[in-house]
Amino acid sequence: MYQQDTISAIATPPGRGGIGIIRLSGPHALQIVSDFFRSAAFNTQSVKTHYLYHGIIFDPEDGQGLDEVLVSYMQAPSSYTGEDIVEINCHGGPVVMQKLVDLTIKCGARLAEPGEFTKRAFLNGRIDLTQAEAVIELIDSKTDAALKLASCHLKGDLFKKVMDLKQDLLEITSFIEASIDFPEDGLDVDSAGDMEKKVHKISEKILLLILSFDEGSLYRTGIQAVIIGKPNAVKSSILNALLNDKRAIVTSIPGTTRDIIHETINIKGIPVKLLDTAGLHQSSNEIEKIGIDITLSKIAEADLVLLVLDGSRKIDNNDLSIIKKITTENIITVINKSDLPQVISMHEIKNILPVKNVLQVSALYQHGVDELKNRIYKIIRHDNHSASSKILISNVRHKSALEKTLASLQLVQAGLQKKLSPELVAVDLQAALVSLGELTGETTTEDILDAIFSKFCIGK
Ligand SMILES: Nc1nc2c(ncn2[C@@H]2O[C@H](COP(=O)(O)OP(=O)(O)O)[C@@H](O)[C@H]2O)c(=O)[nH]1
Ligand SMILES: [Mg+2]
Repeated sequence: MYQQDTISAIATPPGRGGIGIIRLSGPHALQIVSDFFRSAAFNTQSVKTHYLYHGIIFDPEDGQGLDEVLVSYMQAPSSYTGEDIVEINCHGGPVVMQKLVDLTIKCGARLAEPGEFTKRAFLNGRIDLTQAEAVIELIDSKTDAALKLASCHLKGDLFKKVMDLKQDLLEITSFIEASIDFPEDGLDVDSAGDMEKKVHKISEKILLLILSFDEGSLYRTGIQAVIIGKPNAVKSSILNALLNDKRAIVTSIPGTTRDIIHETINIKGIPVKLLDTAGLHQSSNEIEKIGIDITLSKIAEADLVLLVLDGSRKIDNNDLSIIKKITTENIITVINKSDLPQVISMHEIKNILPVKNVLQVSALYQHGVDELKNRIYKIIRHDNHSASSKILISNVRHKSALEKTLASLQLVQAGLQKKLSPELVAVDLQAALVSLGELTGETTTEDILDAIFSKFCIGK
């Protein structure tokens, strides 16, 4: 076992709820809880693993009962951390939960750091680093597709894939090393060619994983779409129509929206963060001016711009100056108020803005809103293939470890082509293995581990 001390934390979210869970992990977990838990069936000598005990928590100082709880014990190594774990299901009040954690500390536990339970699972070899990271990915999933991806990683699909690649590399390494050890056999032309082909095959597999990042991260982090237009262009109405909710205030008074309002919708599994903005125009109002500056910065960051025009009003200089501010090519022009007589034609728009994506909607009557969602989906999936069962990566850290591996393998290939001495080829192969090991955590440094686990919440 890696850790000697016992850690404790509230595992449920802060605030009040029906049930709260206090979790302890480490060699003294059972002993600590037995100091303040009384139950007819529970004693540390005969306690059963993975079994629920009903009883009372009492204050060891005055013997007074504090809460009626359920306690479970998960004996090492069959637990989340691979260590002895005890969980107390108490009532979910902040004071009672804090009191219980304080008791565990008084009786010998230490307050857990963020992610320390999962870190212990990793250090005890129960999961690899990609699985540990998948825990956070799963908790943070915003859509079903993101959840599916995270659970594949948690199951160890990515880990297995990386281990297969490692196995292939080890075979090549042992071959190269044999020719160092027995130089009389040498690395002949044929076998160097064979090895090169094998390295090429492995590189291709790694490249496919790297290329899957765009798709993977799309499902994980999604995109940001900013809704822009002049005041009263019906931007807020478009946000509300896409959300199917009255989220933003809609009025006929220009300049209603000043702060950025954002909400995330799920379009076929991709989280799309919509930003409703202040109408863009020359304003002398201090508050509105700040809103307009923020809008301009959001346009620069956006993955997608929804340019909103009022179809019942002529295009004016204000619309034209807004169009000039758009920096991305991912634009959908939304002509709203299709229920009113239209004075803007599709043709006119296409002359001003040379993009194909123009559609008419009526936010008021929800006409064309589904088509707008389809267009958003198409534009973001433009050069992505549909989600398949293949393994996707979605974590920048994984991507850069794979890129480093690939770079080393390219050196290996070049070395084999140039018939360099096997010692030199072996150095690059070793570097490739180290980079691959960073992904699974085999060769990850302590500060990288700290950075990963500090992103977790306490109690996870
Ligand atoms: N006729 C019609 N009016 C609409 C439609 N959508 C919004 N409006 C009206 O247009 C006005 C401005 O809308 P709003 O969304 O607040 O515009 P914003 O300033 O661009 O955010 C409001 O009075 C809405 O009721 C629509 O589809 N048809
Ligand atoms: Mg508005």
